[in-house]
Amino acid sequence: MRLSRFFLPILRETPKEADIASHRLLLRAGMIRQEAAGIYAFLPLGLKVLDKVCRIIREEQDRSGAVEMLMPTVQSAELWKESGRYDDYGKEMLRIRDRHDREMLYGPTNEEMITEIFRAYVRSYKDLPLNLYHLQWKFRDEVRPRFGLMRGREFLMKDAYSFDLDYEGARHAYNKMFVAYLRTFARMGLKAIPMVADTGPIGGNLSHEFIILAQTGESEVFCHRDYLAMPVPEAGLDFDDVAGMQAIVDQWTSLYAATSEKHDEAAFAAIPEADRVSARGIEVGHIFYFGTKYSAPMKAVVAHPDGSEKPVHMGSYGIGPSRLVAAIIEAFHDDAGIVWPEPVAPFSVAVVNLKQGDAATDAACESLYRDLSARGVEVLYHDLDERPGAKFATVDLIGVPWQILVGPRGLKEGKVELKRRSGDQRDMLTPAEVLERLAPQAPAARDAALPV
Ligand code: 5CA
Repeated sequence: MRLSRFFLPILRETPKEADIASHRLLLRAGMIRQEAAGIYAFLPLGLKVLDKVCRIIREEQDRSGAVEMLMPTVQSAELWKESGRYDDYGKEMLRIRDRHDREMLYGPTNEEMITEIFRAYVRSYKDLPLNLYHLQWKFRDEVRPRFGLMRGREFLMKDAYSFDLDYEGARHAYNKMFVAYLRTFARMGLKAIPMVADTGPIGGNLSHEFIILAQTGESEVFCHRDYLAMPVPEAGLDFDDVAGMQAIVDQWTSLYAATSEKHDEAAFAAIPEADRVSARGIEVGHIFYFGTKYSAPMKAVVAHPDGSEKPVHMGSYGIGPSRLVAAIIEAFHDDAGIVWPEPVAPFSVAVVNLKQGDAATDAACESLYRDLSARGVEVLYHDLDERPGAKFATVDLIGVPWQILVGPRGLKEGKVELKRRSGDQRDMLTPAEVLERLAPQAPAARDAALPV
C-alpha cells in the first residue's frame, strides 16, 4: 500500500479525551474515530488490525471444532421473554420498536437466539456435540463507556455456544474452548490468565475470565506468579482427547487465580508472599457453563439413547476482538507509539523514502516495494513528500514491526537500513539481503520463478 493512496489521518497532538495509552494511540494513529459515546468507526489501519485479531480467533475456534455462522444484530424481544431475561437485562439493553410497533432489541449477546436456532433443527443425541460461533457487533448501553475500545457501547464479540447431552459432554466442550483461548491469546503475543469469575447476567456456576495483566485494566485480580511462565499448548493438539483436554485445564487451574468478585483472601494468603500477584487486569475473554438455564425454559430438548428427552446442556464463550486491539496496544507500546507483535501488525514492513523525488532513492524504494509485495509481504510505502523526521514519527507511531530506511547516502554504498521497531536492531544491508531477511524464498519457489 502506498501511503499516498491510503487513508491514514494521523493526529500530531495528544487527544485530550483519552485517559489511557491505547485510547490515545488508537486516535493518534488514525485507527478509530468516535462517532458517539462508546461508538467508534474503524478507519482503514484499525480495521486491518481488527481483521488480523479476528483471523487468529477464527483459526483457533475452527481448530477446536467450533463451526462459524452469523446471526443478526437485531433480535426479537419475544425470544428474550421466553428465557425470562427481557426484564432482567435492564437499561443495558437497547430496545427498539419497528414500524409495526413490535418490540425488538440490538443484541447484547446471543444465548436466546442460538437456542432458538438449535431447537428448530436438532432433536437427537446423534447430532451432538455441537459448537456454533459467530463474530458480530453487540450493543450494551454501558453506564460508563470509557477508555476507547476497552469499554464501548457498540463492540465486536466472538461468541460461541456449545450443546451437549449431559454435564460430562458440556465439560469437555468447556475444556476445548478453554484450551483454544490459551492458544488464541498467546498467538497475539499476550499472556492471558484464566481466573475464576462471576457469571453475572449470563448465569451458571462454572466460569473463567481470561485476564491480561495491565495497570490500566478495569478489574482487580489476584493470582499465583507461576501463571506468567506457564507454557501454552502446541498446535498439534487432539481436541477430541477428553482426558488430554482435562489435563491441560487442570494444570491451568491448579494454582490460585481469581477476579475480585471471587477473591478468597485466606486462600491467597496461603501462597508464599513472593509468588502472590495482586494487580489490575483486562478481561479479554469469558467462558461459561450454564447447563439448562436457557434450554429448559425455551424447550430445546434432545432425545437421549434411552429414548428419554431432556433439555440440552449449554455453555457460552466470549472474546472481545475490538477490546483486544486496545489490550494489545496497552501491552505493546513505548513513548514513540505502538509496537505491534508481528501476527497482528497492520503491515509487516514500512519502506521509508528519505528523499522523495531523488531518482535513485525513488527507484530503490519502488523495487523494494514491488519485490516485497510480490513475495506476499504486507508493505506500507511511505511515499509522501515529508521530512525524514516526520516520516520516522509516523512509522514509529503506527508500530509497523520492520522499517526499511532508503536514502541517497546509504544507496551510494548500495545499502539501505533495516530497522526493527522493537529493540535497537539496525543493519545496513543491500536490498537483496533485506528481501532474503524479511521474505526468504523457498528453493522450490525460486526454481518456479526461473524462466523456462
Ligand atoms: N454471552 C457471553 C459469552 S459469549 C458474554 O456475553 N460474555 S461477556 O459478557 O463476558 O462478553 C464477552 C467478551 O466481550 C468479554 O470478555 C469482553 O472481552 C468483551 N466485552 C464485553 N463488554 C464489552 C464492552 N463494553 N466493550 C468491549 N468489549 C466488551
